[in-house]
Amino acid sequence: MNGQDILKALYDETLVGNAPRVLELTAQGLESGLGPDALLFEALIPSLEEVGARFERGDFFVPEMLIAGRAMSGALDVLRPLLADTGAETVGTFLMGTVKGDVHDIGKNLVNIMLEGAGFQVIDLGVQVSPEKFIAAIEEHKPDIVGFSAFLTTTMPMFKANMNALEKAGLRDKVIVMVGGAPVTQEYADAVGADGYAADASTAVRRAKDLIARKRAAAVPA
Ligand code: B1M
Repeated sequence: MNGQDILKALYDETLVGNAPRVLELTAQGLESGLGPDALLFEALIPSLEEVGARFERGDFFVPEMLIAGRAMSGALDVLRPLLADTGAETVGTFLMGTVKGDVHDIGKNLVNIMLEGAGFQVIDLGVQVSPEKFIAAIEEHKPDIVGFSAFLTTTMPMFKANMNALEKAGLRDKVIVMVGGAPVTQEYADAVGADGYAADASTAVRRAKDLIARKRAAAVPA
């Protein structure tokens, strides 16, 4: 199989959630010289987008989404060290979690991988993270940035609940807040009072670096 055949097969097998075959094709793609980013952006992510489109049309149901998601996660485990291994120095600490009520984590994990690759120390609180758990972790780890991920229109309001919890705990001006996830927009991020938003993982890295640089520059006395 040439590179294009491997990408096509990887797309198809992710779509039907054939996890063992997805792992084989990921390994085969790397051996054939395809980069981890090509496997990710030209096969795995487009395939999950198609899964979502089929779910919306009623052609796929939750089990199909679940097995496709698992197949993608298996491939991400293989790609993680390759995407993250850039030898960059630590540029800041990023505390990340998917908000309460939401179990989606593939997108969040991908952002984490890219952040690690760019030199961030990432503390991942996992999924279904309550405002109380975010607050306790911010107090413990004192991150530069806290990131809230939400993937459902019904869980996006947890951003505001988290912001209120930050205010109440007296932590709002001590930490930069970033938000993201499939249904989130810049307008929504502005409406909840977040400092930053990004639509995808690589933009999230650029935005995070930029926000930290600005905060550090503002802290330096003139
Ligand atoms: Co669900 N799901 N799901 N799902 N699922 C979506 C999100 C949906 C869009 C599908 C659809 O209808 N087209 C839809 C949400 C509709 C909406 O609210 N607008 C949906 C639904 C409805 C549901 C359930 C309610 C279904 C049901 O039970 N009836 C249910 C909810 C469960 C819950 O959370 N309480 C549910 C369940 C699931 C599974 C468990 C089966 C599985 C999750 C597996 C897992 O994550 N471990 C699943 C999956 C796989 C999907 C789709 C198909 C794929 C999500 C994904 O991984 N995308 C998804 C459809 C879709 O998105 N196309 C869908 C790939 C990923 C790389 O992209 O997640 O967007 P994304 O992440 C991006 C950016 O958002 C950004 O960077 C990432 C990388 O580029 N980003 C950030 C993410 N976090 C960021 C944080 C940042 C900055 C950027 O700063 C902090």
